[in-house]
Amino acid sequence: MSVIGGPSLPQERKLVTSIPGPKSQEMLARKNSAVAAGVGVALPVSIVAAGGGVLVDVDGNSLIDLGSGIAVTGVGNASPAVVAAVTEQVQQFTHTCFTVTPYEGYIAVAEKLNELTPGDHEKRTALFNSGAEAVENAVKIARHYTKKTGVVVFDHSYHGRTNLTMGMTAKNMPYKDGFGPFAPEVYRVPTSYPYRDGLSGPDAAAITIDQIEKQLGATNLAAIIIEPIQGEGGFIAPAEGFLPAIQAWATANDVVFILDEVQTGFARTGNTFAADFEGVVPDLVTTAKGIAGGLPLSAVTGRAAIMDSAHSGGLGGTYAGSPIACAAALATIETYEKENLAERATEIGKVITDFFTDLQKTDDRIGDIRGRGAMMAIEFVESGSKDPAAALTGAIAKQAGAEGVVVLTCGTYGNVVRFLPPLTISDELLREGLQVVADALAAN
Ligand code: PLZ
Repeated sequence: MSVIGGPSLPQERKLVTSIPGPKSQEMLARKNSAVAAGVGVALPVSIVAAGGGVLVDVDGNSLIDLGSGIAVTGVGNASPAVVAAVTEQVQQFTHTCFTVTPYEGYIAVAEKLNELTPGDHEKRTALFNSGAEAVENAVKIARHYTKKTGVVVFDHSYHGRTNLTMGMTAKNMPYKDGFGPFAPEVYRVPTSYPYRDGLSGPDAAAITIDQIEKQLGATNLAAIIIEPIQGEGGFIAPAEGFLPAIQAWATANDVVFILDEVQTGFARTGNTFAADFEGVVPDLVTTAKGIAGGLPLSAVTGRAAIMDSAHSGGLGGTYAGSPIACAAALATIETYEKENLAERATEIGKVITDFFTDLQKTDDRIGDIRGRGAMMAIEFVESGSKDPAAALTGAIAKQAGAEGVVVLTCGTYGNVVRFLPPLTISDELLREGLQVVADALAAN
């Protein structure tokens, strides 16, 4: 089967078999006997092409993509600019290892991130491969700079699957169960969860700060790290004023304030970074996912004095800042800017919000509609209560998948359906996808 990917793919939902189709099922059987069981899949269709707002599987089904490979393909899948940049780069050279013999692409990405990330202070950037690796390095740098060891993380947080970042992640199943022991000196404190705690941002921050002071005190604390909107934890956006209050406390106490913008970054929320909404300026920021149109790249960007604290040779990695990923990142970032995709994210957010606000009037199982831009979620609850409706949530995602719409779930209680469409999706396709989710809700 020859299918050309990218935005030239027909932008339609088209099912020619049941999902998963026979060829996907064959692939799943091969997967089960070749790939470790721990590597699960949300929807067992085998993809052969993707672009715009669709994923095409090996059986010829065209599915609506409301997940972007977990907030990665903001510029779309197989974006022409990314394909061209990567193609040109692989023809020049594929690898040298930047810390052996450097190249311009890495430096250009660092310059761009220094310019785009919140704050106009002098900055430095170091590049890595994955979000977890960026978080690990942000902690490493903060400890080196402060000569302190403690790290504060939050309820409902997600930071990755390596040993340190597993320990920093809140939820046990599936991320941590049986995989310990975890790295020491990680302390968990309450976050702001307006739907469930009903607190103002400053009030929630006062409770959090009290916990930090009681549990370890500023003298032992190297860094506080938080996602500006918690992703895997349920798209929890803290109440206004929470982030600025935590940041102010960190700054007053010589604690490095780190924002994990791995999921929220790069136009996804309707701003270049989610921190921009409240004018929060982190000391360090971690980025990945949407940075390079699907190629593996991540970064730590922050205050020059902190970033430059680590000695030469203290940071790096064989593939960190691969020339191919850097070429993709430069093309990706240019595409966000040229196509004004942050504005598009805001429009997408409005379509999703309006759609479910309407539905909520007649279905009180839609407990909360929240998020920003093209990072929106619905928290489902049992009718007449705020009890998490995890089984309903799973059933909705499953039915939507069977109907050709890829949606992801999340949340500490497993009761959140999240929407992370590519910013290149059409309104028509988006609405069709939402209607399939609404139909699945009505049927369950
Ligand atoms: N920080 C805020 O959202 C990755 C997890 C997918 P990596 N989230 C998706 C899964 O089930 O493995 C994430 C994140 C935030 C860090 C990470 C980690 O990024 O690129 O997956 O390592």
